[in-house]
Amino acid sequence: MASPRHPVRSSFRERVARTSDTNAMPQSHVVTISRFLIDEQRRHPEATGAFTSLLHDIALAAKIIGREVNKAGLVDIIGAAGNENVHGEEVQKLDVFANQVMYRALDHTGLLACMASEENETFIPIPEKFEAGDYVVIYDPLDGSSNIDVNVSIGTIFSIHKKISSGERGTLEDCLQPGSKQVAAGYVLYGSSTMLVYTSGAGVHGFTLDPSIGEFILSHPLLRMPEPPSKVYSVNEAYYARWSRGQQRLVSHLKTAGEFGSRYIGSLVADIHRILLQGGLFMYPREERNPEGKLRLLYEAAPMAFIVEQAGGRASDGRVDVMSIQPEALHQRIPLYMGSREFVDLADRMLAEDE
Ligand code: FDP
Repeated sequence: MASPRHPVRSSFRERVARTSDTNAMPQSHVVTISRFLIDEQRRHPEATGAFTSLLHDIALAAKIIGREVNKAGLVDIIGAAGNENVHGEEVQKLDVFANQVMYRALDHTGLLACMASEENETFIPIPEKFEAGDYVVIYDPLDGSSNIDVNVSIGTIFSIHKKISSGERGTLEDCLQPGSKQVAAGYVLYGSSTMLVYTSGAGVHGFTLDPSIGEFILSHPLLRMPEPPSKVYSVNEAYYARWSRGQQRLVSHLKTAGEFGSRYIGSLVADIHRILLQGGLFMYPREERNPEGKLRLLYEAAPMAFIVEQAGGRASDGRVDVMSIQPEALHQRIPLYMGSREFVDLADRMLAEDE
């Protein structure tokens, strides 16, 4: 199951062994996400099960979205829905579908105070007819959507916060919390296989969907970024002329003195997934047409930053850690530098020359 690059730590081995003993079953190394989450919950006697249940619901939504993504080339689902999202980008049918699936998987659970989606302008209250709970889920239902109709990997990103406002139901304030307050974050990669990767602050765990049984199976327990990392950078270099001097110098340095290679998919989840497994540096800098950067703090940067940090990496906006940034608006954008710690540190140092 685990590759030599991601050795299984003893705690995980012990858990598998314990589970097998308890059930007096033959030793099995197949751990489904349900089994894993229940096992994790048992290790926290104070847990109510709400969090476990939320992750189950998100995993179910991921399977439904993944099923549609996989057949997108076969049915007439590809194509613009004829309107634009709040960022002025063309909304595609699969985005709309994924947004609805996430909403419907979560609205009636009684676990959420409110939600926010990258596809919705304002935060999403829980309908009065349903009970409200203590958690807040923020999601980007289908990230990298310009890759849908060319059959390239795309993803869903989510983060979970605890409600901080005092009323029974959630408010905007509950959504505008810094990344450091996330209780969990994850992504689903719809690639050559579908993977769900998440952290709740105790390491990063990856699960691969076995389509024959419809289950996410633990494939990457306690995932750590490799040391030393691959020397690979990931950036849309077509914007070079619109970058700051510091950013231009950084990329020139990586190419020459750093002897880096380059890989850019243009789908955040896929680019970061590769960097998690192999190491490297992802950059989406500020540039003349996007002076604040392009990627969204709440829907993209903060959840991915939590995962990367938990895997031993770092995420910065070129000045400060992404996790420390207090959001001021739901759809706030930031420049993003993410990946192996030493490379993100280097980016910060070279960008400081711009100041
Ligand atoms: P997309 O526009 O295809 O939805 O923020 C969305 C995103 O993709 C990211 O997934 C990706 O990293 C980035 O934008 C790609 O932007 P560029 O096309 O400007 O490189």
